[in-house]
This record gives sequence, structure tokens and C-alpha cells, in this order.
Amino acid sequence: MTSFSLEGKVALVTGASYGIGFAIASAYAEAGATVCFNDINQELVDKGLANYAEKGIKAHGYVCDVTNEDQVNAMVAQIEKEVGVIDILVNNAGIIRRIPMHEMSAEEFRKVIDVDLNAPFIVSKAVIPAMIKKGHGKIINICSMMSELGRETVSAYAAAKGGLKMLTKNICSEYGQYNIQCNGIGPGYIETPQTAPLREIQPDGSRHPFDQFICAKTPANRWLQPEELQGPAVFLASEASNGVNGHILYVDGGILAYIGKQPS
Ligand code: NAP
Ligand code: GCO
Repeated sequence: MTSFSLEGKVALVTGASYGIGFAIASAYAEAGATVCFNDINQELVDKGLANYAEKGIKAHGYVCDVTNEDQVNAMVAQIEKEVGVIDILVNNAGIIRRIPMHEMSAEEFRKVIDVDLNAPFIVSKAVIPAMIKKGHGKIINICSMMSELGRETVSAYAAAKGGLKMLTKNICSEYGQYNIQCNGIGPGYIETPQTAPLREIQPDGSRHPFDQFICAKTPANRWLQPEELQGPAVFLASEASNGVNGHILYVDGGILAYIGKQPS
């Protein structure tokens, strides 16, 4: 049986002080990997290091803005020197701006594209040469329901995540010959700080309309937890998935399969 172990592997998970990235990196440590992560400032990196330490994980944290190619190249070089060549990259760092498109500035649109699409290109480009030299590598891009569907106010995010799906397929196509597998994980609606505004209790004490909407769109009638992405993430980082390439694994509780709960 092929191995789900990550023993001896070096993993970099971007934007992983908390949220989905933190859950994935924690699972990688549990599966035996040495975990590296970055965040945009030292305060967040320190918070992340403390969060990992609380779980008994000795993580390596780096301050790096993933949209800045010089900072990314410097971080990858430092990881290679201090920890080792990166075997597993998870492009997790991401932002969202919920603004009606006709009210969104070009600068706001570009910022989302920069973090959610340009940065995965920059970080993947930084790690691929050493993966080629080493003869293997795993790149996992954190996509979204918005890699497949649109909705009001998330035009930039959907454009970025749709592009990230195709970047995933293109890295698969261009680097599969070097035993590098590039796949995506498409989370559904996960309880993290990024979606907290969509779950806020209303002034009258009722649930946020979007919260009720998403539960009606999910067969299990609930939001998912970051921990529910851990198994799929370990699978895609391990040798057990060496035959899987260019695939977006949707971990959405069935949202993409379901027309939605009929009104009672
Ligand atoms: P989150 O709680 O907002 O965490 C995002 C992380 O990325 C934060 O640590 C953030 O740091 C970091 N980050 C943002 N911009 C960065 C930059 N330029 N350089 C370095 N780090 C940066 O988000 P999340 O919910 O965990 O989502 C993680 C990923 O999953 C994102 O790509 C998101 O699009 C995707 N996703 C989320 C959901 C969901 O329902 N939550 C569903 C599908 C996909 P700061 O705190 O400094 O901004
Ligand atoms: C939104 C949410 C979603 C989730 C996720 C869904 O405003 O619709 O933030 O975009 O973050 O991407 O898969």
C-alpha cells in the first residue's frame, strides 16, 4: 500500500499562522513533515509559532509577502539553507474583497489577483527548479467554490480562483515529466476568520442570511471546519497521490452536487 506518510519531507504552507493554512500545516507535521510557513508580518509569524508550539509542533516561520518576488526568493533560499529543499508547497495565502464589481476600483481588483493568483505563480516558480533537481515535488493550490461558480460581490476573487484552477492544470502539464504533481483543493464554506463576516449574528439575534443560505446549499446543512481539509491535504502531499495530477479535489460537503434545500 502506497504511503500517506510525510516523514523526512519539508513542507512550505503560505499564509499559515491560522485558518486553513494552519490546519493543513499541523496535519503535515503530524504526518511527519518539517513545517515551514510565512505570514505578512513578524507579529503574525510569532502568533503562528506560538499556535504551532501549543500543538507541540516546532515550525519554521518566515516574514514574507507572497506577492513580492524578491522576498519569496529570499525565503525559499533561507528555507533551503536552514531546513532543506522544499518537497511540498501549499499555496494557501489569500484574500477576498466583497464589493459589487461596478463599485470596485481597478486597484482593489488587482490586489486580489496579486495575492490569489500572481503569488501562487511566484512561489511555485521559486520552488520548482529544486524539485526538478530532486526528482519529485508536490504543489497544492488552495482553490475555491469560486473556481467553478460566481456570486455577487466576489468578481476579483472568482477571477483569481478560476485562474488558479487553470494554473494548477498548467503546472501539472508542464512539470509532470519531472515527477512533480500539482493539484488543487477546493474548499467549500469553512469556518475561518475570512468567512466570519458571513456568519455574524444579526442585531435582532438571527443568523446571518448568508449563513442560512450556505447551510441550505450544503447537503449536511452546515459549514465545514478547517480540520476537514487535513486528510485531503495529506493525501495530495503524499506518495499515495503520485498518480493524481492536475486535479481539483473539492472538499465542499457536496455543495457543487446539490441544487439546494427546497423551501419547506
Ligand atoms: P484567512 O483566515 O484570511 O487566512 C489567510 C492567510 O493568508 C492569513 O494568514 C493572511 O495573513 C495570509 N496572507 C494574506 N495575504 C498575504 C500575503 N500577501 N503574503 C503572505 N500571507 C498573506 O483565510 P482562510 O479562510 O484560512 O483561507 C485560506 C485560503 O483558503 C485562501 O486562499 C482562501 O481564498 C481559501 N479558501 C477559503 C475558504 C473559506 O471558506 N474560508 C473556502 C475556499 C477557499 P494576514 O492575516 O496578514 O492577512
Ligand atoms: C464568499 C466566501 C467564499 C469562500 C470560499 C468558497 O464570500 O463567497 O468568502 O468565497 O471564501 O472561497 O469556496
